[in-house]
Amino acid sequence: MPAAESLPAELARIIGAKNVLTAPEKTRAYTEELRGRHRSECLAVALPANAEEVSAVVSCCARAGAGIVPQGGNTGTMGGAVARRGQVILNLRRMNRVLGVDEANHSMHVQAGCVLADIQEAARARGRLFPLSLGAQGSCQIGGNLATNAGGVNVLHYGNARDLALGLEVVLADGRVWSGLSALRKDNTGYDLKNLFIGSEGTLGVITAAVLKLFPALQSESVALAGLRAPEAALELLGRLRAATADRLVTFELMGGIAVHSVLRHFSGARAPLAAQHEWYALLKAGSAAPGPALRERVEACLARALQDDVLQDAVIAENETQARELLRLREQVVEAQRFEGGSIKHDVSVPVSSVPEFLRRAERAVAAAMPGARPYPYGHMGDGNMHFNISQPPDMEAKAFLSQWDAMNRVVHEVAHQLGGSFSAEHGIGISKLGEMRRYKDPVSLALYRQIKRALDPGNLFNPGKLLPVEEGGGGRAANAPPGASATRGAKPASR
Ligand code: FAD
Ligand code: S2G
Ligand code: ZN
Repeated sequence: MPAAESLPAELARIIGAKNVLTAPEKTRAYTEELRGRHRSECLAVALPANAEEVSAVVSCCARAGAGIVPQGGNTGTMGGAVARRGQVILNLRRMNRVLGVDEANHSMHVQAGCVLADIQEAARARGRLFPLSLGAQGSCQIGGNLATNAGGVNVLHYGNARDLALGLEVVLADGRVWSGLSALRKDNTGYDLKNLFIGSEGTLGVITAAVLKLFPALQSESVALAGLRAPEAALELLGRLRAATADRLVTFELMGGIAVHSVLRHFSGARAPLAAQHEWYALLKAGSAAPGPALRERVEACLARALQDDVLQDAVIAENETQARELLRLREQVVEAQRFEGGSIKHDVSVPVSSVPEFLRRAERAVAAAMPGARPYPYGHMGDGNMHFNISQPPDMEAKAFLSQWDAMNRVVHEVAHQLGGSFSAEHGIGISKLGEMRRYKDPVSLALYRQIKRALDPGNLFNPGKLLPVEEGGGGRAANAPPGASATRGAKPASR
């Protein structure tokens, strides 16, 4: 059994010395954690070139008893790609080829290390659309998107990553390669194995390739921004637009005034989209594969009627591609602009779409009671019920003291979502950050089934130990995924910023 110290040399023999990184200045890009909430260090970063090399790396690490952290673009927000001392980060970035596009089947075969934006471009080049779209698309990989079942801004019409996959190839803990690269939309021959790995956050296997669904390219699009008084009005507008566009509404994002006004204050290039400021803003996009002005006319008529009915106070429809991009960019900048408001405690909750206004009202009240002066900074994918109800630091509070309340404030907001039948993690997953919430909110039967699946597929707890599944409290025998010498981790404490 190779000892951990000789593991990097063993790996170099398999994938080549230049594809095994150990020097801190080389591994730093892989061990940096986006939100600065978790420390990450590793024995090595391995960069395999294909599934066979992934398999050999997995078997080698298994023999050495070294845990493996599969990694894509390292844009995850829950610490899922964080490594511990002695573990190997297995990054798929070298496996970044589009292996085939079947236009008539509306499908595409890709390696897991393909960056999402490159996949979107490759589809566009063949007159097709791959609709998964999120702020990190310039660096996240499709393997990571599938492992986290990523959402983004087009879930309303096209679904999550899970809904966009036809088949997968996965390297298992014993080194076998499961080749489920089906291009079929129908195949009822056994369990749906691919859906076990989608959303498993690197704890059941390494996704090495996928067959993705494609859609007809959009030939007509209409992007608009509306100014509203309240989330209830946004809910009313959402329903009207879905009907008016014959359900071709692709994106419907809700943003609090604090978020949009922070962008306008801090980003020099950002222009006020409407004549006045508003409490709330809805950003919407409708799209159709049919060319022509019909779709835009429907959106325009719907907004005009909503204005007449006092559902909205103002609206602007993009006249061209540049204006559309400017409006859509506003939504992305809302994420970046949070830092100008001091420390930010993040949330990623979902409730039934019809409950979004009630959630926002209750959460606002609960946060004000728990931390007077805290400023809700809400934005998110209202079209699918997923809101990022983030909280900005009270002006009279130190960032460190504020961020030390991360778990307590999470609990306040997650309780509200829970009361409304919602989820404490809509799209970002669990990683390390939400292990405590898994223990609190997940029913015991679900947790027991997760552990049975983990034991069945990764009995040696090789893949991403300590992630997604909380260590069993007082449970019999070896916990399904306790990292060696683990203690019950209740979500890491946030580092001060
Ligand atoms: P990583 O961060 O590298 O890894 C994430 C998890 O997946 C880890 O647990 C890792 O072990 C596992 N993993 C990675 N690759 C593989 C593989 N090949 N096989 C098995 N497991 C693997 N997320 C959303 O859902 N919606 C959004 O709208 C959204 N917006 C974002 C905006 C910004 C600006 C940023 C920075 C992030 C955003 N995210 C969003 C979060 C993040 O981009 C997604 O979770 C994304 O899917 C992670 O992909 P990645 O390749 O970076 O994965
Ligand atoms: C979004 C981005 C992640 C974050 O913008 O939709 O998923 O940090 C979020 O909030
Ligand atoms: Zn999001």
